[in-house]
Amino acid sequence: MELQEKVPVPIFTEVDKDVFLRDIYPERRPAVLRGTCLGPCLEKWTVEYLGQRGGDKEVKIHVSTVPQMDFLHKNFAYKTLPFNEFVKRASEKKHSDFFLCEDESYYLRSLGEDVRKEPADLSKQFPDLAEDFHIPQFFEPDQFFSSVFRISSCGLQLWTHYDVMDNLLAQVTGRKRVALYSPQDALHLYLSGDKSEVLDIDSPDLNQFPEFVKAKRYECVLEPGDLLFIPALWFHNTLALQFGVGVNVFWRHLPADSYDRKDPYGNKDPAAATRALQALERALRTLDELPDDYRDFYGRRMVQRIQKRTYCDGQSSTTTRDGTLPSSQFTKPG
Ligand SMILES: O=C(O)CCC(=O)C(=O)O
Repeated sequence: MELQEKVPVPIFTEVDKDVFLRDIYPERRPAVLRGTCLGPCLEKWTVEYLGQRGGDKEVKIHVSTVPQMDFLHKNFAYKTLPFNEFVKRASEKKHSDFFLCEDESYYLRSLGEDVRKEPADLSKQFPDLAEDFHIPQFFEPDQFFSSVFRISSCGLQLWTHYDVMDNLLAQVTGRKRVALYSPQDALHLYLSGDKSEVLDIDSPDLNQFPEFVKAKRYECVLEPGDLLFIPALWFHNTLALQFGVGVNVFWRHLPADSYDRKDPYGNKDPAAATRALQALERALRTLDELPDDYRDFYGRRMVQRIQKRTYCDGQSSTTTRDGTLPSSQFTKPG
C-alpha cells in the first residue's frame, strides 16, 4: 500500500545564477540542479585521494551499529578518527578495526575549528580538498554561512530535520535518496525541536503517528554531480544508497541579525522565533492557574488566534486546495 502521496522533486539542468534567482529560488521549493559545475572534485574524490589530501586531521564522527541514526534516542556514539582512516572505514562494509561491531555505520558532518563558536568551512578545515570543490555562486559572498562535509557509509540514514538557512546540498560521489516535507506539514511530522519523531519514514508506526500519512513526501535520488536546493525550514531525510561524499553550503537569506549569534550549525531558530516560543511557554504556564476545562477552552481559543494570525493561507496548516503553497510565503532572493 502506498503510504503517502510522493511527489518527485523537479530536476533543472544548465542552471546558472540568473536562472536560479529568477525561476527557482523565489518559489521556495526544493529543486535538483543537474549539470552545474562543481569543479574537479567529481573526478578526483576517490577514497585514496581524499585520504591523501585530507590527511590525518582528527574528525568527530557518528558511529552506530545500525544504519538508521536516531538523534532522539541517541543510538550512535561520537568517536574520533583521523580523516583518512574515517574515509577508508566509511567506504567499506566490514571493518577489521571498529568501535562497536564489524559492520558499523559511519557519518561525518564536519565541524568548525572551535566547534561551539565557528561554523564549518571546508576551505579552513580541508584547504587542499576545498580547492577541488567550486561553490555555486548563487548568493552574495557576505551571505555565506558554512560549507560542511557530509560523508556517509552505504545505507546510512539521517533523521528528518529542518535547518533555518537556505542550503545547497552537493552530492559529489555516490547516490543518495532524499525525502523532503514542506514546513506547512510540520503538524504531521511529530516534531521534537527541529527533528521529527517519525524515524522510519518508509514504514512508520501509524498507531503511534497516525497523522504522518497526511504529510506530502517530496523525493529525489541525487546522482554524483547533482545539487539539491533545500529551502530553509524544509524537512529533509537522507538515505545513502552508496558510500557517498557530499558538501552542503548554507547561506543566510534573512537579514544577518535575524539569526541566533551563537549557532555554528545553522539550525537554531531565528531570534524572534525563539522569543515567541518562550512567550508561548510563559502563556501556557499562566493557563495552568485555571481548572482543566477552562485551560482546554482558552487553549483552543489561542490555537485559533495563532492560526488566523500566522498561517499563510489564514486558516489551515496544509497546502491550498489545488495543492500549491500559498504565494504569500514566497520571498525574494536576499
Ligand atoms: O546529506 C546528508 O547526509 C544530510 C544533509 C543535511 O542534513 C543538510 O544538507 O542539511
